[in-house]
Amino acid sequence: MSTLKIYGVARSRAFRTLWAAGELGLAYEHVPVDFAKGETRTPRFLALNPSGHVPVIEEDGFRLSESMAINLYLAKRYGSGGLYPQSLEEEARAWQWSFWGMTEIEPPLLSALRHRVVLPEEKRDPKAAAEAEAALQAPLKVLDGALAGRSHLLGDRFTVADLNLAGILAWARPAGIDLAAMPRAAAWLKNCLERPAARAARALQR
Ligand SMILES: N[C@@H](CCC(=O)N[C@@H](CS)C(=O)NCC(=O)O)C(=O)O
Repeated sequence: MSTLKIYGVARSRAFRTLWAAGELGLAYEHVPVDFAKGETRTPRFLALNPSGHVPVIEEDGFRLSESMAINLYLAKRYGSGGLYPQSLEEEARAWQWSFWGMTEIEPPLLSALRHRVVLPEEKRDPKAAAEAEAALQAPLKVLDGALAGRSHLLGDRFTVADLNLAGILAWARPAGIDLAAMPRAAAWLKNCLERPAARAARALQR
């Protein structure tokens, strides 16, 4: 029997993969490699992922990095009928939202998070945080518009497209991003993050 290994502490982007594994009901071994302790830069870890980043998964000698790619792979491999889209077009939409999240949402969101929470107080720049929040308004409006008349990104059911994008936007609350002007996006995000598997992955952060 193969064992899926998930590398990365839950308060890293590995949260996204721990959430996916929970949605899929997968048995896995969690290896809580902690970036904050420099554990992503040891020769041993760099042999797993030369980029020095978590998450990484390993299964039967197959190794994969990049949170979005990992989740798409796991959902396609194990999400029979549910989490992974059924048609080629829906599959492409899941890729679209995943790439969109990483390029349009993650950079400004991470900047806001860094300047409001992550960096030591003396290094935080409120202006940079405000600029990042301002830069998020346009893509968040796009998301809000995409959710008109549908409860989820691909229609009426939760898929890996929702998981990947909500996994990125999970930083919105700690980063102090106000979603009041985007009620559909706010409701969708709340709904996604309250799923039992998301809550279980969040519990690993404590
Ligand atoms: N694009 C990558 C980014 C991964 C990444 O930057 N992970 C951070 C933790 S959230 C990390 O491992 N940082 C440690 C380091 O760079 O040494 C993904 O989505 O998986």
